[in-house]
Amino acid sequence: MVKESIYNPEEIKDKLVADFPSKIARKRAKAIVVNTGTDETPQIAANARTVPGLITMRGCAYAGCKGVILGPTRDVLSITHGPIGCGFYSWLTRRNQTRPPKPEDENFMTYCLSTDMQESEIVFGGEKKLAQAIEEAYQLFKPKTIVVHATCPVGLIGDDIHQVTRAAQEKLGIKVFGFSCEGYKGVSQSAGHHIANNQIFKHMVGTDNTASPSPYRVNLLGEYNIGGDAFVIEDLFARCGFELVSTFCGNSDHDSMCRSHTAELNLVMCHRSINYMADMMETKYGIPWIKVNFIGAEATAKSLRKIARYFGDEKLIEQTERVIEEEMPAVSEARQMYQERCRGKKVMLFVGGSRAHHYQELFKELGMEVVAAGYEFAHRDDYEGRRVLPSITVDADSRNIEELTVEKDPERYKERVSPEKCAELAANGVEFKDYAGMMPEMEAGSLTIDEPSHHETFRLLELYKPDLYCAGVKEKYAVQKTGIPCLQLHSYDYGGPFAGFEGAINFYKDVDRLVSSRIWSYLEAPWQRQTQVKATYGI
Ligand code: CFM
Repeated sequence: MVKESIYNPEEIKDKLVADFPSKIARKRAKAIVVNTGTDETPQIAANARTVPGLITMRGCAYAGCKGVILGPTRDVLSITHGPIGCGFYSWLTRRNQTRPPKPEDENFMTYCLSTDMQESEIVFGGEKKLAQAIEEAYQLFKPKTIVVHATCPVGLIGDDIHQVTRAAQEKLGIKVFGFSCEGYKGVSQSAGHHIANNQIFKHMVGTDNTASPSPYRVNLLGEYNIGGDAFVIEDLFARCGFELVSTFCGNSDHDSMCRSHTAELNLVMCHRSINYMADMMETKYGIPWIKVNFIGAEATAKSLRKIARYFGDEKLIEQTERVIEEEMPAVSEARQMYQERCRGKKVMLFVGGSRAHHYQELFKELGMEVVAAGYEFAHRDDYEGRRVLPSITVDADSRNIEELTVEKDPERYKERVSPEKCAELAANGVEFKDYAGMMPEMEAGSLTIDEPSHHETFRLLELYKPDLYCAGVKEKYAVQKTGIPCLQLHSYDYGGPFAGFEGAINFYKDVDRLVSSRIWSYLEAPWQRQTQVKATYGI
């Protein structure tokens, strides 16, 4: 049992930073806040540079662009311009799945194309090699679109990838464009998301005006089909009667993204990675967006209802209710069974830029207590809600990333909802362009921690001794060596899907397996031994 005094969150906060030099301790203290359990959330320091010397969970801008946003689109051919390591380590490392409609349809996701820059290119320039690589890739695969991702050395030596891609486009007659997503472009992979959003918006969105005849056309933004989540959501949409035009970017394909501006509503799942696209599509085409969440059975039902209510068609609303009714009994049965063993167990989750919020829904459904949560690279609006957007100051790191000037499309802009309708829907729980953030939904006294270092992670484990820790593969085995199970919420280990109703059941099962296993009690944490804790973790 954990001693009561250990749960004083202010005290824990002090303990987390106590061993840092004072300047670092001050900086880290701003990134650790105690939740109030109300809408009055304290300010958190986020999207700031990692303190040199602290072991971070973060990735780079290239990873955010190539791996995250472009990764799951099966028929856009990606070439990494850079040394082979960047390409290799971004090759199939994310469990974003895809399902081409026919077996013979294009799927380039299993390939890893790189210009394999050598010393001679670093010294004399790599543009020629890039032009050759694009041509070779074209000859091999004849894709509709080739995209080029810049890595750190490309920016450092000044290769102009945009010039090379323009020339290739002219020569080959297909779409070729590049992303200036050099790893150092921002403080984390979040910069790469923004860069990717911009270029996809410029080069793909709105290039094909073919619209489906269904009046209930939606795009799903920020769903990446990890472990098959998008398959579950696609199935639910089809059963409810919503027509999915495009997903950015999970089980996605080039053509649907080009037609995405024909949708009537954008649904934002991962706010962090794709809010730029939602805002730009609204400005240019008039497509409103709402925040949805398909993680958690209750959250899924709520999101489906919101979509049906937006369109307002009685039959659609009825059909949506029917689908929820069909799904809920199995969920309730499973929940009851697993709650018995999971209720009251303590969990902490530190994941990316949106999952640390979404997955709290599932833990609530299991009756588990979230004692601490945080993100690797989120911004203040993901924590505190979009209401803080005007007060976020632009610094040297964010100024680095291009902000596109977007205007109303003179022909294709269409107002989807009148201001009166907008107010009416808002009164019914369908709020546009709004995300309240993670912190207001957390319990009073729980901690929110932005970008925890390894040192803080181990202090947290030692102080709270949670029953479950959720993070990624970089943390997993280090955490498990302390005798605490770790569930990977980036990749779902080998499991999933975790979205929708069936995903919730899968999740309950996996969590129960982890927290109810006795195997963890046989492991000894370093602090349970009397020797050398300080030397092991630098405490
Ligand atoms: Fe969005 Fe993601 Fe996430 Fe993300 Fe990611 Fe991911 Fe993630 Mo890993 S786009 S912010 S950059 S929900 S890869 S599918 S799991 S860190 S919380």
